[in-house]
Amino acid sequence: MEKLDLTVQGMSCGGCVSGVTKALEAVPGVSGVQVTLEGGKVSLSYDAHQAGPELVKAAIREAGFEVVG
Ligand SMILES: [Cu+2]
Repeated sequence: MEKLDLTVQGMSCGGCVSGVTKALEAVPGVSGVQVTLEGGKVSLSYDAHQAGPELVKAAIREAGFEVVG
C-alpha cells in the first residue's frame, strides 16, 4: 500500500467531510480514508495496482472540492 496525504479546499462542515470520505472510499483500491475538517487534511492508503493519486484527486473534484496540495 502507498500512502497519500492531500489538502482539500472548500470543506465547511461535517457533511462535506462525509461526502469526501464516501467519495474516496468508493474508489477501488483506496482504504484507511481519514478526512479532517480543520485544515482540509485528507490521508489515505491505496493499492498502486488499482488506484493512484490522479484517480484520488479526480474523485475529490467530482465530489465538489478542490485539491490544493
Ligand atoms: Cu459541508
